[in-house]
Amino acid sequence: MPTILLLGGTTEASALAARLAARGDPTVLSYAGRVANPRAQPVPVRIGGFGGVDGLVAWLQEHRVTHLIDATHPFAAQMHRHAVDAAAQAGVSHVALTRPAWTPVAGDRWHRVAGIADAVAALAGPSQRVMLALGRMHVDAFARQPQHDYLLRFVDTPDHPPPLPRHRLVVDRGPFDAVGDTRLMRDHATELVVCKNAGGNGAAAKLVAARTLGLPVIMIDRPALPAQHAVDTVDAVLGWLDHGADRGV
Ligand code: 3Y8
Ligand code: NAP
Repeated sequence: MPTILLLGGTTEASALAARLAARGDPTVLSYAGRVANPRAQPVPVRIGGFGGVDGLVAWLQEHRVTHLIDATHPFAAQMHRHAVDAAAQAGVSHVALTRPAWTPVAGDRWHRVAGIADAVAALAGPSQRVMLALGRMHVDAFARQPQHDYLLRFVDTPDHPPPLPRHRLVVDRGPFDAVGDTRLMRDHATELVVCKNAGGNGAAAKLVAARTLGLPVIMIDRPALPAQHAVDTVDAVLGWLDHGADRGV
């Protein structure tokens, strides 16, 4: 019987937690503690950082974890690196549950950039009505382009107003739907969307909405991730648990 640490924070992590709970596999789901009330889970939850790689190694050893499943967000690059390193040091089987990057389809007007700073630079120019669908952690960087009228969407109400002179804040958590996002962009008369290439379904609604409305999208490419064993379905993780992990795959 495996003892699992599941690094969560995504739709796929929650779907996997439900399957592991149904199977009765001893699992703890871990959140970083980025939001006030993370989604409740059908398995025990721990909240907060581990204290770097050493802290994660100690946690794995103390809780006799046999399998580390990293189902964090594609942009959680540091967590991915730490998971690979800590699993190797602790001698624990490791797999990442990722989701394929989005690719543009007919009707999409994407302008791909390498990172947040490039997205900020791409906003140089006259004032536009911009939907920043990036959450809270990177919003300060956009103070360099104060000329725009921003639509922001955060999971929680921030302690301090964002440093953007003209902004409207929507407090909402996904998964989102295309009808709601199309309505939101119409109501705000959005002219441009900025987002991360998160992949998955939980955040894809804004892409459908932008396509429907014929809006351009500044699409931030994912950070490079460490070499790791990765699968992109919950069933593949369960197959790895039942077969692959024993062979040290
Ligand atoms: C704390 C835990 C589930 C997981 C749901 C997914 C989908 C809905 C869409 C937009 C984009 C964004 C943001 C987003 C989505 C899912 C998933 C996803 C994007 C929760 C959650 C935690 C977080 C952290 C939060 C970040 C922020 C990013 C908002 C839970 C709700 C923008 C990423 O206020 C903050 O500090 C928020 C920080 C990291 C990125 C940022 O830079 O601000 N996610 N989001 C996790 C933890 O503590 O470990 O309550 O469920 C999870 C989800 N958010 O089980 O249903 O699978 O990705 N999350 C992005 O993709 O660009 C919103 O608005 O269109
Ligand atoms: P990150 O920058 O890669 O990680 C920074 C530090 O946060 C890690 O070194 C670790 O702290 C802690 N951490 C991250 N994920 C954790 C987890 N699941 N459990 C315990 N500690 C965690 O991570 P991030 O981008 O801030 O993401 C944080 C959380 O939000 C993750 O659960 C991720 O899945 C979720 N999320 C992020 C995004 C995004 O856009 N980045 C989008 C949706 C969801 P220590 O070094 O102290 O161990």
